[in-house]
Parts: sequence; C-alpha cells; structure tokens
Amino acid sequence: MTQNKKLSNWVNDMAKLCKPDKIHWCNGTEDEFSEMIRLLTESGTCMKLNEDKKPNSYYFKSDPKDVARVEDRTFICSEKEIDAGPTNNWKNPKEMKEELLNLFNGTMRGRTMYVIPFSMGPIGSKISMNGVQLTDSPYVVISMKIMTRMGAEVMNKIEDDFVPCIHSVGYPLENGTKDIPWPCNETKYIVHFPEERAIWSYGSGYGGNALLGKKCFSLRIASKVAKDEGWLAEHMLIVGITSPEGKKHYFAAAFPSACGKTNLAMLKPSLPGWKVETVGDDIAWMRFGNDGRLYAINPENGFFGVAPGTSMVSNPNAFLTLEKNSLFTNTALTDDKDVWWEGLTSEKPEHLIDWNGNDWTPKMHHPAAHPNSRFTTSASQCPTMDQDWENPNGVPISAIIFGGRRASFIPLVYEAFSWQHGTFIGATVSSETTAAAAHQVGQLRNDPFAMLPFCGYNMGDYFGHWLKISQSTASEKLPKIFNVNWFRKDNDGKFLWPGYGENIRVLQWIFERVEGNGGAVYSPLGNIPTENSIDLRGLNLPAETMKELFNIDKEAGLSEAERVQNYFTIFGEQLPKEMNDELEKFKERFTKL
Ligand code: SAT
Ligand code: MN
Repeated sequence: MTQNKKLSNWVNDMAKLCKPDKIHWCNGTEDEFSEMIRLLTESGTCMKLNEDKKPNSYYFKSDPKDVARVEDRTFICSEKEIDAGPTNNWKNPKEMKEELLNLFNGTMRGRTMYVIPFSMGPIGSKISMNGVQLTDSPYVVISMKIMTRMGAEVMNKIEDDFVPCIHSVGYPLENGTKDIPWPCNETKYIVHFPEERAIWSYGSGYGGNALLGKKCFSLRIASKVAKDEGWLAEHMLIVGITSPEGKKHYFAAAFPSACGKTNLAMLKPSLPGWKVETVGDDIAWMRFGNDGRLYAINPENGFFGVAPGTSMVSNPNAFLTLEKNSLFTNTALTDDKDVWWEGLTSEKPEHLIDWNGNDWTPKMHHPAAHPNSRFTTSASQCPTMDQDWENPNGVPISAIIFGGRRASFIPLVYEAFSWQHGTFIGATVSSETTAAAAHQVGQLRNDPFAMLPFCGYNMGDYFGHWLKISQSTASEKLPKIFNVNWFRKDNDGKFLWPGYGENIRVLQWIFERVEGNGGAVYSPLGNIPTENSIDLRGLNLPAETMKELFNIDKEAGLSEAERVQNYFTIFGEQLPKEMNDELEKFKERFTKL
C-alpha cells in the first residue's frame, strides 16, 4: 500500500476498470519471487531447470503467436498526428482511450492485479525516473524484478511524477475458466500517450510488449521527456575502455538489431592490456554534467538478451552471466532439463524439446529455439560490469558510435567531421536484414539512430533535437562521433573483418582519436585511419583486405546520396535544414571524388 494519494487513486480507478479478484502490492523480496514461481509452476507456465546445470533458473514457453514485439500494433497517441511523425502509428488519443477502456473493462477478472513500483536507473539518482506498472502477469512481475530496480524501497520514494504503466494479457478467467500456460489475446495494443506520459499495453505477455520499463518507458516515453527537458534517451549500449597505460574512456553505441550490440557491450578484447567493461547493453540516458560533458546511465538492471548465437565462444561474458538465477523463454530444452539454442554448441544434441514443445532431432529443418528466444538475467552477474555502472551521476561519454550491417560501401570505421555531420550519420543509419527477421534477407532498411521503432515523437524533430543539444556545451566537450561496419564482405560473400574480440583494434583507434592522437585522413564519408594506424599485430590480415575494408567507391556514394534523399522526403517540413545541407555536402564530396 501507499500514502501517495495520486498513486492510490490511480490504482483504485484501474482496479475498478479491470476488476481483478485481488490487488497485490509488490515488495520485491525473494519470498515474493518464490511465490510467483509457485503460481507460474502451478499454471504450467514455467518449469524449474536442472539445478546442477542452471541453478535457480526457470524455463518458459510462450504462446507461438506471442513471441516478439508487435510494431504494427504499437502506437504513439500524441494530441497532434504530426507529433507522432511518419515512422510511428498514430491514433487520436481520445478515440484510443475509449477503445482501451473497452478492452480493459473486466480484463483481470479471476486474476490478481500486481502493483509494481520500479525505478529506471539507480534508486534516487537525479537522472533516474520512477514508474508503476499494473499487470495481471506473474511472469512480468519476476521479469521486472530482474530488469528494473523494483519493490518497497522504490515505493517509498515515489512522488507524483511516476509514469503510470498499465498492462493486461487480455485473458480474464470468467465463470471459473481454467487458466492456460501462456494467456494472451489475439488483439494487441502497445499504446503510448506522450503528453500524459502514460503507457497502456494489452494482449501480449512477451518482452518489450509487456515489460513496460524497457522500450515503452525508457525509450518511447523517455525520448519525449528528454526532448522537453534537453537531454537524450537513446537505444545505445555503454562501455568503458581502459588502455594498457591505464587511461579510460566511455563510449556509447547505437546499432540496429542483429548487429552484435550485446557482444560489443561485453567484448573480450584480443589485444593484450586492453580492458572493456560494461555499463549497459541496450539503453542510455545522457545528460550534460556541470563540467559540460555528457554523462550516461543505463536505466536498466538486467539483460533481456537474444539467446541464439550466444555461447562461450561468441560471448563468454554473456554466457557466464546467464549461468544461474536466470529466466529462459522460448529456447529449446535438453533431455536433462537444461536449455539449448542454435549456436550454443558446435554439435547439436541428438534430441531436444523444441520451443513449441515438440520432439526435435538435428534432422529437422526448423530451429529448435525460436530466433527471438531470450534470457533474462541480472546485470550484476555479468563479470565485466564496470565499477561505475550504478553511479547515480552516470559515466562521461567520450565517443558515440553508430553502425549497421553493410556488405559493401561503408568502411570499417570513419569519424564525423562535426557534431552536425555526426547527426547526419545517425539519421542515415541503415542495415541489411538477416535471416532472423521476417523480411527478405539482405534488404537495406533505414533505421535512424537505431531508434526507428523506439522514438516517442516525430523522427524529424528528433534529428532537430540532436542538432540543438550540441549548443548546450562547448564543442570540444562534446563526444566525437564515429561510424563502424563489422560486416563488409568480399566479392565471394566472405566477411573481410574477423569481428568479435578483434573489434578492440577499431575501438583502440577511436580511443586514440578522442585522446587527440591516432592518425586520420580525409575521405568523403569522414576521416578514416591512416595506413598503419589500426594496430594489426597478431592478426593475419593481408594488406589487400585492409585496402578493401576502406575502399570508398564514387558510384556507390552517389547512389547512397540518392537513397538518403528519397528517405528524407518522408519527413517533409519536419526535416531540419541542416540535414539537407549535410546531404548536399555529401553529394559534393562524392562528385569531386
Ligand atoms: O522485446 S524487447 O523490446 O525487449 C527486445 C527487442 O526487441 O529489442
Ligand atoms: Mn534493443
């Protein structure tokens, strides 16, 4: 319970609407966690994994139609349509509210309504924000316990400015209907009211649809708050890099999905003496400190990572993080009650239960784990967490890195000429789709700042906000901006760059650039490393390959300009003039090449 009148009134109003049998105020204790597990086991939603293989860990299988975020059911209901912009779905907020009130009427019948007080960011930090999620899903309760700071301590700190988040799986238990393992509804709505700073989510129990502190709050709502208040809420990982001499810089990096963000956040460097430490793997909130530098916090408390592809070889630190006290959703299950997914072991087990609950053998053509199967685990278990990852003041950011999956044209790394040029680089981020997504493989998709599905307002205004924010400080205090591409291929379709732990060599160059050293020469895309300024010692990379990695083609540049020009037209009047100026300069540089 709470003394906070605004909170208790809201909870009462929502209870009247949703008509749960009971209300449970979450305190975040281990006892509460165990009680949720008991309930989830009873309803057949979860199974305890083999204690010897994955101590204190649980396995979940979702409804096969509830396996990922639903972007076409995600809405930004700003008062004016123009404020949602061309990249978001919009509906009139009053009409949407009416629809939602209908859907939520009685939606929690026969269930408990859980009240989850949570803090995004360290509790009490000036940069953090509080929210309260109401949900009828015990799976959401335990997931929020891992992914956010949740419970009684937050409840005591909540004032009137909490973000109200209401969630229902949309499966009431009327007239004694029996519960099912993964209740959800065919109808789904993930709705944001940016002016009201409220979130309503209906019909899904999975990931970002249901754990409302993550994409809904920390990106869509927070990006709007950040615009109003002059800071940045970004889809970025944060890492600390220490050189062999003991110097340290923090970098923030934005990549579209399937570009190895979690791998970079937990990189195991191949170069001796270098250390990479993790602050966050998905979201960064950044504000200017008194010294004029940009400081970032990771608002989250855990990782909700894609399981397939994660192994002791590809990402040992992620693997060590998920070995205990973790939740696994839609992975495959081994005969001895451990989890398995594609890429975990070089040899496939002879028999598994696949994510649909069916027998599976390596002869079968479909993957045993769903491509979007996930592990949910505490950040504090990660062996590479930075000592300042919970610093309430954040960590100072020296470089911002953009990237995408580009088989051609984009070099391994380049540096922006200026903040404005860097904003243009962010605005033109695009990536080739992989087999994991439901699109045609290899298609180039625009994903500005990797924020396409996560920006809570007009993306054109968002570019404007990035331009404006640079005026908050002296230009030499701003982070330098870079672009990387680990995924360039040769004519035979083979990756030119080894990637993974070797990416430290590129981070080293970026590190040297922010230190004011490191050789760079002009290219029409931006400054690229001079020959020999990327440390290739111990790597058997032919000089020819390095040449190819940095080859910049005139024709490709001109057609890129055309592609960007086409894309920019969707923003109409909202596209800042500076973005067109940058495009013109881009064209000019390639015309002269
Ligand atoms: O499901 S989440 O939104 O949390 C993860 C993702 O899609 O990036
Ligand atoms: Mn993400």
